Amino acid sequence: MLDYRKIAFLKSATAASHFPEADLPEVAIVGRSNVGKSSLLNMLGDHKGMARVSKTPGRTQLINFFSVGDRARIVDLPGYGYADVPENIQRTWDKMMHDYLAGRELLLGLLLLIDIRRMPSEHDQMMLGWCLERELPVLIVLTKCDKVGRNEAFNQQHKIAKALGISPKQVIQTSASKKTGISELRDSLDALFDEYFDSLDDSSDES
Ligand SMILES: Nc1nc2c(ncn2[C@@H]2O[C@H](COP(=O)(O)OP(=O)(O)OP(=O)(O)O)[C@@H](O)[C@H]2O)c(=O)[nH]1
Ligand SMILES: [Mg+2]
Repeated sequence: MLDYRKIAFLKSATAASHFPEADLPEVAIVGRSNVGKSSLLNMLGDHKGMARVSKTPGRTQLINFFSVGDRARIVDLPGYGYADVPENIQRTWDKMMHDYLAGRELLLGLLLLIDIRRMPSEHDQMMLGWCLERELPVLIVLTKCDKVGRNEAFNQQHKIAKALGISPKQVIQTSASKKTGISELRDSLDALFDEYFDSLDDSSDES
């Protein structure tokens, strides 16, 4: 089990040459701009202001690497899907995401964030499709659940899961403002990381 309170900012990068060496397992956070990626990271780490929360959507146009002690990393990817992106910025974004998602050897899985009030976008569907194709585990994290009542949250969880063609059990509800869903989030991350750490133990047993 990892101590997520030990999350600390490591570095930002825009190109593969600036990524930290791929020597530790990573889980990345993706989702449309403004969905609450940075806020979720701050909630997970339990320190406000570590990952910068945007006042205007689309501010985080960088890949931000965070370390979890000396054992793992969590990566905050730049948001997608906000309106009126200049073409050159869109191209930089495409290249940056491709460099990261296609090339990162120890990427164990993705947290795909979706605002509980919205149905998944085409872009969300693409991200999920890409994960399935690459057989990369993906957890759907619904954000801003404080914005809806309990019944609506339940209904949305089922509707969103259905739209994505997955089980509602693969979807968790969170709120960074109310700090809910933290333990589910940590459990899901631990499941990904522990599987990797266990596989390391197994291979060292054999040698
Ligand atoms: N009510 C509510 N607001 C939230 C929650 N999470 C994030 N927000 C707000 O949503 C806005 C965007 O949050 P960010 O965490 O910056 O979103 P992001 O996905 O990192 O955005 P980009 O980096 O621009 O892609 C901010 O105004 C947050 O305060 C939540 O759980 N509940
Ligand atoms: Mg952000």
